[in-house]
Amino acid sequence: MAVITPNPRVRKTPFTPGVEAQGVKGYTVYNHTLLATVFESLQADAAHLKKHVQVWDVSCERQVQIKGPDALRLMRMISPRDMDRMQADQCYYIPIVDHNGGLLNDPVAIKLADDHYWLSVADGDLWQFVLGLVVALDLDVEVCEPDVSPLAVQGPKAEDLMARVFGEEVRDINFFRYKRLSFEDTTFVVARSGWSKQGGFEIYVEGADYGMPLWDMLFANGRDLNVRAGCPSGIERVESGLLSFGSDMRRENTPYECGLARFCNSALDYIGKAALADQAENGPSRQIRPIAIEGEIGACTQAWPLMAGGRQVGQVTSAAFSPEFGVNVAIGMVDRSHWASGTRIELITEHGMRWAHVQESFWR
Ligand code: THG
Repeated sequence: MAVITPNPRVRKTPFTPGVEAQGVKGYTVYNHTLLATVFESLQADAAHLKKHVQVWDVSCERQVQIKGPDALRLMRMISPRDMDRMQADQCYYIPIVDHNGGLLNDPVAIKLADDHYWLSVADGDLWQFVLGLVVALDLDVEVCEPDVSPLAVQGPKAEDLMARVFGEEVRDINFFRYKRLSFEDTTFVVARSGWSKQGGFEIYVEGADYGMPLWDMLFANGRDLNVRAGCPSGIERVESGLLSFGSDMRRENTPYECGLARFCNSALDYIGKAALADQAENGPSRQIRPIAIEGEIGACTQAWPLMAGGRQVGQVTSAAFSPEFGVNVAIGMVDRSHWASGTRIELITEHGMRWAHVQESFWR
């Protein structure tokens, strides 16, 4: 494929000079913003992530700010997840659905105060849905996209690097909790979270001017930890079963189909709850499954059909060879008739038929 032509619609980030200086080899566009996809190679980047520490420019995870007296009322309406016990230092992964139960996004919600939340959104203009509700229901909340650029620090040595830059307090941050920690003359939300299962943190950098000073500080302090620039790993995240909205799931899917039932525990009458009642009770008729694929495969750049007896029984939407597990790991949506672990299904790729095997669980 040719290059992505830059223009003002495709936003750069406060860290783009650092990403470029570290030799980024590929970008995608996510929330109208550049997101790196590869530095050395997909396999080398994944191996490094599992051994050392990486700094990821994930500014493309934009924040939808919900602030004002009706903030909790609005959050209860748009969230299938029970918001009432959420603490003011907590992050929640929340699927968001439309009135038919179709997925609109799967943000990480951050509670900053009783009347103040951020939704750290996946690819899609979720703010338009939120603003539509605010206008239609005349809610007293402000909806905007603040100047916040998340920077992820991921990998087994992430905690040591973060402690050097933000102090020993980072070690006391529990999973999906955050602390406000000092940097220069300001403070940032620092959460233990991130789109890998190698451990790590996300720093919500408020104010673009702090971007490169923080980036440089992390690299200056991480030399002996072998710190590198990185990006979400297409290998590691499939091994880990982290789903990508827009690729693995979209508006034609429900959270139940995506295996996200544990995040749908609200007893309130949220938008889409009635439409999801049947799946909440009886389960979905297709579901996301971990899949191993035999033979050589290329990158999955469009859904690959899963076929049985000349009939489509699902599709694979993410796949990569895993050097760690010695197999092609993949994520697919599979009909109930074929989703049992051990089932062998024909997978149609542009390079020919490959045997796909439904797995019991993701690789980590
Ligand atoms: N961090 C932040 N914003 C984001 C992402 C992120 N926005 C876009 C995208 N990623 C949202 N998608 C996910 C998907 C999975 C997780 C986080 C964001 C995740 N899931 C864990 C799991 O499934 O094991 C834990 C979920 C939980 O227990 O609450 O971390 O990465 N800021």
